[in-house]
Amino acid sequence: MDDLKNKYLSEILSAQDETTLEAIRLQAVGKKGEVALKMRELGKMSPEERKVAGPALNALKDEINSALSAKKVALEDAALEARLADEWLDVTLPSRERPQGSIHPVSRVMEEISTIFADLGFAVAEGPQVEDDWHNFDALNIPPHHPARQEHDTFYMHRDASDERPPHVLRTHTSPVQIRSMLKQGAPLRVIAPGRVYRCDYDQTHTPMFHQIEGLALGKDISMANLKWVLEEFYTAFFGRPVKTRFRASHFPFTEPSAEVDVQCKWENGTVTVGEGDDWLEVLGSGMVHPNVLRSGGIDPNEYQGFAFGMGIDRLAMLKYGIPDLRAFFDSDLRWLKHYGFNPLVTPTLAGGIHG
Ligand code: 2NM
Repeated sequence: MDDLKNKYLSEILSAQDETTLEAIRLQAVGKKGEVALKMRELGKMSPEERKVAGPALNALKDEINSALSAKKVALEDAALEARLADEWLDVTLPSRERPQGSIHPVSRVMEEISTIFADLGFAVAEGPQVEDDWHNFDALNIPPHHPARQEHDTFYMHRDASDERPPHVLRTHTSPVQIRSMLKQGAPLRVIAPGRVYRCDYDQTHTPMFHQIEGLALGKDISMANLKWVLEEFYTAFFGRPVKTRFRASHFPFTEPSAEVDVQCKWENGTVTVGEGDDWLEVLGSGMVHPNVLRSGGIDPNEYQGFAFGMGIDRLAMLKYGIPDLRAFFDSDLRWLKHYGFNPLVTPTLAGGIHG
């Protein structure tokens, strides 16, 4: 009997987990355990023997049970202690470094331009980059056989061969946004549309994706004179000094008459400065919105008229911030971004107001 007791008590004492403890319990005091077997033998004993062995077995059972529950409590305590030690956190440690990102020059310049035009009363509109050919071409008075529609200028989203519907395109300008604005808001209207546009073109000065801002102002008597004032106001605010502009007659399907706009500039050992000198740099296309385009936008050309313009943002960013290579713009090179990027916590403002 003492052998049994010593064996189980020492097994219980050295058990390392509750699973082991439960196995010991079953083997010792379970229904078919060793103590139960011994109890069954009581029947074969003489009354005298039974008088001694019976209480002894009961005492043994009690002793094993209380050793088991004591050990169970000890194991639970130890597990809690281990967890507390393991999950300990030093809240006084310095935090991990999180390098700050920067604002891409194109994003920065889009913000600057939007801010300037907002101050001139223009709302900002956005639209889809995947367009149907009606919004991208037909509505803008670009006929079906115009060269701009050719496969090598425009990215077409091809459908299944069995699909008869005309394909969608990646928008080649943000003009479809202007069409959507006209249809949604009607005239009078002042809106700019900044965003990504796409053309099949890749060389020193062209990337297949680039950024554009187009502007549109419609009213009863808006003219090219208003356009010229708005643009000079814009370039002066953008470059931070008075900038002269020059209009040259041009042609676009969506405007009549049309003009290309140059800004005054100076070339000096390979770099160009805007707002000085007596050279000219082409920066923008513009004109009076074609009556057909107004009609596409649901506007009566006998009642309303207005100007529109479009400019590339990427080259404007290169000009203002002295960035030499266009293609590096979209390489996502972190060193380039750190060098040419802007602090995200400083937002562009109109330095001293738009009137200087
Ligand atoms: C340009 C040049 C001239 C233009 C036209 C329109 C619209 F949709 F209102 F008719 N938006 N932008 C436009 C006019 C764009 O980019 C060189």
